[in-house]
Amino acid sequence: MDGTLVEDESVDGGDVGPPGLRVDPVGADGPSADVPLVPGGVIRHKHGYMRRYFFPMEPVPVILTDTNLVKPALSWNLEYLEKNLGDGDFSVFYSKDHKFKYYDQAKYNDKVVPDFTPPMSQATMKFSEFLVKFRQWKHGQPRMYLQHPLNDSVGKAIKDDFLAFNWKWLESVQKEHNWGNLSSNLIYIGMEGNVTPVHYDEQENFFAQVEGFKRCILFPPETFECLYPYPVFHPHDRQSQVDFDKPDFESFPKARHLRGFECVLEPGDVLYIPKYWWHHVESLLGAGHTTSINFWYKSGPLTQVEYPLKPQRKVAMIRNLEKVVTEALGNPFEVGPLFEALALGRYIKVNALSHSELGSLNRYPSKPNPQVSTIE
Ligand SMILES: O=C(O)CCC(=O)C(=O)O
Repeated sequence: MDGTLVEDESVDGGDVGPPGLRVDPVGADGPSADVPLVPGGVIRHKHGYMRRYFFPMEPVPVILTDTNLVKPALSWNLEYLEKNLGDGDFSVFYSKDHKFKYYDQAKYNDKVVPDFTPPMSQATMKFSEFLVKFRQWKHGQPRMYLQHPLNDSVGKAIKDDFLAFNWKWLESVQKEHNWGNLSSNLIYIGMEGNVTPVHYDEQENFFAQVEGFKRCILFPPETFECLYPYPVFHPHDRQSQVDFDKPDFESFPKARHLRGFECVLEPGDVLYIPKYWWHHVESLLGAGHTTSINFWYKSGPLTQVEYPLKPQRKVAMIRNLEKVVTEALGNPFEVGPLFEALALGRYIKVNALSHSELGSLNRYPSKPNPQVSTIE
């Protein structure tokens, strides 16, 4: 694919408006009336518009264009899916704005995270019902995003297409890199402008674009400290606390150092998203709905540890430490103070941190001490 972006042709979307508020065309290069008012403005791309963020970008060096991984799915337009996807139940997320920030229901514990409000709601429906709502959707209504594993409930034509994916190529990559088993294939059907905010997964991912255009912004695992992930016990575990639309640099000062790697995927393109790599995924504005399929692979067995440790191994280590300490303390609010006592003045110079960074080390200084017996 040609990932060339039209540089410096930003169009100021003006102030943040109520969801769904539209702008009138703002000149020949401006967004059409179909593009809603966007905080920070938009950047023109040959297929649509992309949101403008506060950090610089470089192109992703490799996008796989010749894998034929999901070639049979390139005919999966909505009409085809309507006919052939079967009468199973599908998970559909609703969000009041463009962001679909994942949360783990199993970690939703109102004693531990009392002020947590799920940012989106989830419904289960037949595909035909989803399509009626999807097609009738109007600006200002909650946005929709279907995200569901491809499973046995699909009809014969989809099953045949699925079996004709390029499994041979996948298996060769899996073998070569000693990956574990394929864990799932999610199908994503979303509205133009939908955003999956920046997060990382603990699995290898081949992300295949089927219909429409998706912008993916990647950050390497060593960006961990600039993206301030939520604690592991939090429902937003693996998600960044930095809101790309309204970054709070006071609380998250290192976010100023972010530098993304971006690409726009077209139908047939495949992006490899290695485990622990942060990714933000955005359906281009003004470019129609999008359909994608991912291929999540578990890690293979641990082979020899190489030093210096790779950044992804350090992230895995941080997660394990956090889990062990949280479990041992029985109270997540004690985790910050414990690590602070361990490191500050001993491994970290106190005067090397600014006042606001010191404050953010101990995120829960004044919270009560809920009796939490087990943390998942
Ligand atoms: O396509 C999307 O919106 C999100 C995809 C994603 O985050 C993933 O496959 O890991």
